[in-house]
Amino acid sequence: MNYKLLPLSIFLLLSILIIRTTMAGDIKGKIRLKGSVRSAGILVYIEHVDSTFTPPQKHAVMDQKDLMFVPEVLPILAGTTVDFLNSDNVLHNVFTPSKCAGSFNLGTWPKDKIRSHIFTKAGCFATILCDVHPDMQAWIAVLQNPYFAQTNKSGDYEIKNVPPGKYNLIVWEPFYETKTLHVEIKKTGVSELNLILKRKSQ
Ligand SMILES: [Cu+2]
Repeated sequence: MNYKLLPLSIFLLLSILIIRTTMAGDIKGKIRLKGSVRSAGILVYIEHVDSTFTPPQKHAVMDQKDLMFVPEVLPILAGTTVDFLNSDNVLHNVFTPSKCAGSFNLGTWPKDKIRSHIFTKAGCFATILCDVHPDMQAWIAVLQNPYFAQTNKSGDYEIKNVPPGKYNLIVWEPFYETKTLHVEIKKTGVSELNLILKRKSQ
């Protein structure tokens, strides 16, 4: 052991610890699904932020393409309008049995047409179905605040510019166990939160 290098080693170790444990403005990390190579589209969101948020003018989009809803999970801020497209050469329908979304049925429409719905109730996870194709299924997560993200193909996510406070950070995937992590955000810096989700027991 070279004792001249000891202070430097301690400094580097402390720096790493500080970077790892400072809970601040941005949250990022990596989520994996146990027993699966798939890592994309996992939803990470802050449950509640003490403020009110204006929904975006821009509509969110859920397409129906190759007999699938795209994306499978669509997170939106409460009050956002969702445009449901049909990009297939067959008729598709959109309905939800979820009471929190008003159990609506938008009817059936052909390729390149759009029908829309406004999702107003925060905390509602609406199951979206097509009565023409029973295998089609998607979810719209209606969230209280805009501090949410979805993982990319590598499982990485990032939520930027979160106001300081203590929060529940929720990791949600329809077929895996939902996890809640406690996070304290300070004025600056990055919190790193990584997780492996277990599949729901059948
Ligand atoms: Cu369909």
